[in-house]
Amino acid sequence: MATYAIGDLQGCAAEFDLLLDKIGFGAKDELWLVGDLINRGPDSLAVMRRVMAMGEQCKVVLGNHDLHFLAIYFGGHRPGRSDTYDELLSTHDVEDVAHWLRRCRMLHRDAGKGYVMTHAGLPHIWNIEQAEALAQEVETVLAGDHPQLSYRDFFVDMYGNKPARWDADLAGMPRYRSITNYLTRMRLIADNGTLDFDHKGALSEAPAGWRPWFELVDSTVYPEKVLFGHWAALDGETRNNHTIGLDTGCVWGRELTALHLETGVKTAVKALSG
Ligand SMILES: [Mn+2]
Repeated sequence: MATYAIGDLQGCAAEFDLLLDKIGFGAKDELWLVGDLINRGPDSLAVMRRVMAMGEQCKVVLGNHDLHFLAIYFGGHRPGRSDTYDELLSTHDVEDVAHWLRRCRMLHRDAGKGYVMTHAGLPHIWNIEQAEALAQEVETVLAGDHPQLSYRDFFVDMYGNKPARWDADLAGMPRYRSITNYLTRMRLIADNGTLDFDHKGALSEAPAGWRPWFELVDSTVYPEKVLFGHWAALDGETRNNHTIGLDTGCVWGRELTALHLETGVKTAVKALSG
């Protein structure tokens, strides 16, 4: 049995099929997906069909584009001009897809395999036990198991850049929004844990005073290697061995990448369009 992690699919269903073929993915293998399964690319519905059919064989964490879809479907938000959710939103069983997605995880950890995965990464201001517990707080809301806050209300109020800095005393929506932002939108961070929400480009163009979150994270902060996607401009390059970026920009015409967790070997396929 092998375990593979694949980067941001963003509706690239054809490349997903090609990559699974190329790695010889089999019925006994396990697949980890770093989130952003949908949006921007051409075949979000096809990706959802494939992933949902894999059941427990596939471990999915939610990305900002997956949450955006849920915020449209459950929270009454409108798609933006570059969103490509139309086919998904108009399919006959969109309700089943949406309910399936909201039951996905925010963080997946397998200490035995030596990896933890979230969409955007993990900040240096937490440790692994905190990160797991905080991710679980949001998962509880999304699953509809929170005693005071419904998942619909969460999606209505999910958006916002505030609070920009984690504080353990945060409560209610500001707390869940903050956790969600760290786990699904983080790129640059200040030493005190404040998040920047503007810079999406290359590291060489990062504004002064900010650092990529992964420069502040090592095995003393998080014992397992941290798998993430979300930051296509990095092209997978973190310049350390403890954090592994898997978004290699398939939806932008570059590549879709799979990591074999047991060997550390990466396999990629080129984007079919772009
Ligand atoms: Mn993302």
